[in-house]
Amino acid sequence: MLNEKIQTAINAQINAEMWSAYLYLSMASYCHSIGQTGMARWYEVQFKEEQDHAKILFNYVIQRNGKVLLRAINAVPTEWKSILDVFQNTLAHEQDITEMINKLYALSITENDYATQSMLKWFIDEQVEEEDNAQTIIDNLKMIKDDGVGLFMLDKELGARTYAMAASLVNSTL
Ligand code: OFO
Repeated sequence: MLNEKIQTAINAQINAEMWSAYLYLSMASYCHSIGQTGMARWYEVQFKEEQDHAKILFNYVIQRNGKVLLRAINAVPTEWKSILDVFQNTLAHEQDITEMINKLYALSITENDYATQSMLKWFIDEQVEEEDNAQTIIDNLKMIKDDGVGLFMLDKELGARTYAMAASLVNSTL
C-alpha cells in the first residue's frame, strides 16, 4: 500500500505528465501552422510518449493498492516566437520535469519506499534522454540559423521519428 505522501506526489506527477502531453500537442499544432510538418510529427510522437508516462504511473498506483485522483489539466501556451523558441521551451519544460522526478525520488528515500525508488529509475533515465533530445535539436537549429535547406533537412529528419509504446505498458495487463 502506498503511503499518503507518496500517493499525493505521484498523482501530481500524473497531472504533470498529462500537461506535458497537452503542451506537446499544442507545439505540434504550432509547427503545423508554420509548415514544419516533420517537427509537428516529432511533437505528436512526444504527445503519445507523455501519455505513456502518465499511464505507467497510473498503473503503478493501482498495483500498489492506491487511488489515482485525476485533476484538471491547466491550459497550455499556444504561440511561440520561432521554432527555436519552441524547442528551447521544450528543454526548459523537461528540466522542470526532471526536478519533479528528482524530488519524488528524494521523497521515496525519506519514506523508505523501495518499490517507488525502483519504479522511478526508469523515469530518471528517461529524463536524461528527454533533455538530450531537446538540446541536440536546439544545437542543430542554432547551426542552421535561417538556412532554408538546413531547416528542410532537419524537418525531414525529425519527421522520421516513430512511436514505440514503453515496454512496461506493452507487457502490462492494466
Ligand atoms: Fe514525461 O518526460 Fe517529458 O515531460
